[in-house]
Amino acid sequence: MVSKAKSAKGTSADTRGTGDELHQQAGGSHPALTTNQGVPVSDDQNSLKVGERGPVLLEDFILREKITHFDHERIPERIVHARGTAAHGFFELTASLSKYTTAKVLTEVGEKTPVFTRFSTVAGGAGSVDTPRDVRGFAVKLYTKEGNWDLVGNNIPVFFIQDALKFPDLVHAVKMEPDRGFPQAATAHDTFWDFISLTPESIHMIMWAMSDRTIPRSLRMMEGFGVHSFRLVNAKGQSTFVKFHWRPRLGLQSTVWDEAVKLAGADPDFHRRDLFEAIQAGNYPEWDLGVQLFTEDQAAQFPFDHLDATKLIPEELVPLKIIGRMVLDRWPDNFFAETEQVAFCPSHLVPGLDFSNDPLLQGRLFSYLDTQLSRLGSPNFHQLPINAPKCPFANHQRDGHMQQQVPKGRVAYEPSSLQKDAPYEDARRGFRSAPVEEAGGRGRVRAETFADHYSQARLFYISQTPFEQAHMASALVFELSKVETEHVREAVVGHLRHVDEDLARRVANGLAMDKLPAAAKARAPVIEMKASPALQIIGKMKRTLQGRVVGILVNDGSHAKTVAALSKAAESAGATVKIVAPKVGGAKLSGGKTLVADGQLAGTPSINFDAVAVVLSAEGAGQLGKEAAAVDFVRDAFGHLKAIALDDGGKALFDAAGLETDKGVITASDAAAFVEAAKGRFFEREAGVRTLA
Ligand code: HDE
Repeated sequence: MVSKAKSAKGTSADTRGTGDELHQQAGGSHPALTTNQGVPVSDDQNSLKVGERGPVLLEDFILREKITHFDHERIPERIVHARGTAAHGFFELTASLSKYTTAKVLTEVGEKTPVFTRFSTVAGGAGSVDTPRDVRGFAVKLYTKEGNWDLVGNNIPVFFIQDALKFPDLVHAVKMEPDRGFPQAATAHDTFWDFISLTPESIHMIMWAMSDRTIPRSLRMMEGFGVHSFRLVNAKGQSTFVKFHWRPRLGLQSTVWDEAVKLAGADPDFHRRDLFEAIQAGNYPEWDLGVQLFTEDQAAQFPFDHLDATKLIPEELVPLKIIGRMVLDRWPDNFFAETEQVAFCPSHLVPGLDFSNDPLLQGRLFSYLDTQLSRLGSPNFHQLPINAPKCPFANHQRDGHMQQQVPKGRVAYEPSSLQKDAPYEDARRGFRSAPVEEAGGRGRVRAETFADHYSQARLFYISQTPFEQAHMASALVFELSKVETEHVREAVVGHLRHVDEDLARRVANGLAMDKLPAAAKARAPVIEMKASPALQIIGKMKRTLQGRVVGILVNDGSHAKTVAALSKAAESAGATVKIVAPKVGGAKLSGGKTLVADGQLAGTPSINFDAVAVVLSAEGAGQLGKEAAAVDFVRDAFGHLKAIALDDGGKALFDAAGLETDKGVITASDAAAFVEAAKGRFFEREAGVRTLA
């Protein structure tokens, strides 16, 4: 319908009010909106027209500038690790590595180095969900005094492949299939498992991928690993190998698969929101940095090759030495400018560090710089605020797209004598590669020491608790059940036979195979190793409510004192408490006061919480017993192995859900017992709630 608003004599006049009116509504004290050339804009509501009903004039440079800029808002998303979230913080060194390295960031105890850390999923696009079964990227940019050091790792200490040449194949296999454009962010499809079945070196990583490591509860509860061996180099040029590990102070915690799947629907931003809320609340997540140090001679004794990224070094063999901590304490101001534009490159190293010959790492050293050129479109991407070193930097590289510096003087080369302040090489402080001797014939070869594909896969499997083993077997059954091609399913089980016969049997049984498929051909014998409990999740979970979230479901008439006591007890133990009610405005509790809700029941299922309490009036329980969202609230909390506190009304809802109490179900009047129970999960309950392989 044509607006009958008052005529527009040069100023805004439409049904939404004049520009001045909108300005007054918004507070009236805003700075003037301008074009990108600094010209103040008088009307940001209407394009320039002839008459009230158009046409619009091409000369409207304000419209054209705004729309053109909008059209160019997106940059190519990362080909892998597209979906991510990040935070600022610092790294503080607590133990010096001065014997091994000259790097100041690793020798100046107490020094706080600013960091920017980005967590990501690998397979999905930027708009995919936070909780698919997937490896998580764990990339840390340390702005050291000697330049930027990017430790671009994952939350798993090994990788799928041994040689960078196979990376595009791996990624093409896992991403959406090219003809149909799905599935998004999932390994559970034919092309991925086809590639895996023909790539036995991936089986160790597959064991990790099928464990609950790939369905973390929170980014704050994940480990991080540099994966490859690097070198530390001291003043004498001697080098020591090093593996880097980040260890979360909150301990490890994962979801169960059913929970991860439901989270994808309930809150696609679950991990992002969790990190945001923790930082906003001042609950800054923290990780210890640990190193495993070893010499070339020690490495020669390992029953595997440490240059093979499909292998880890058990902590029993080379213990972890904690040397510092990372705290993430500041949320970025702008997602695009920081999280999206941050450009990590494993080739960003500082003096005192060096690379190893790991062929996967060597390929990465090329790939990331190249990808940044493509994503950010300019060799000057290092000048973006998030990427720029925080120490002085200068050289003779010039010009290029989006040069933002204005270099002075006539010298843009080296050596030079015309300009005293022209940057010059610095033999004393400059980066030096470790003087390592290399020899050998040229050839497209794979070392014989890389041939053992199953021993560490087996080590990982036998190191898990029975609960975790059951999750792994079930994950394999789930994934392979989505694979339509029978010979691919069989080939994968054929590999599992080298990992563990019982695992292979469980998976074969879960797929209803008549008999066990033939074992794959192994290129090296499987070495039996001693279990390494450090590889578990359950063994590394902390019995704590620190950093966790408790949800309390209430309704009109809920007993106010019980709700208050549960909240207080949970909060004193370090948890965040969130109130869930049928209406977001809250519920009128027994004393008559309204308790405002943090979430409305239909949109806030118990999946959001680590433990729940249900405190309901008899009438409320009756109503909610008919409500699927309420019944699912308790049924899911129970099925996801969480502690549940119930008063009489809560118990009525629990009964309506057809559940039976166990030791994880606590009387709501005993807040202390609830808090104690809420610190863990009840894995023993699992056999009663789902069929595991
Ligand atoms: Fe990456 N990887 N990768 N990767 N990777 C990228 O760089 C690549 C590998 C990792 O939050 C890309 O900026 C190759 C291992 C993380 O921005 C790209 C190979 C590990 C991130 C790339 C690997 C990683 C990336 C895509 C095999 C764990 C996200 C966009 C040789 C140690 C960083 C980008 C962020 C991102 C290439 C293998 C971790 C294409 C060629 C092993 C955490 O350059």
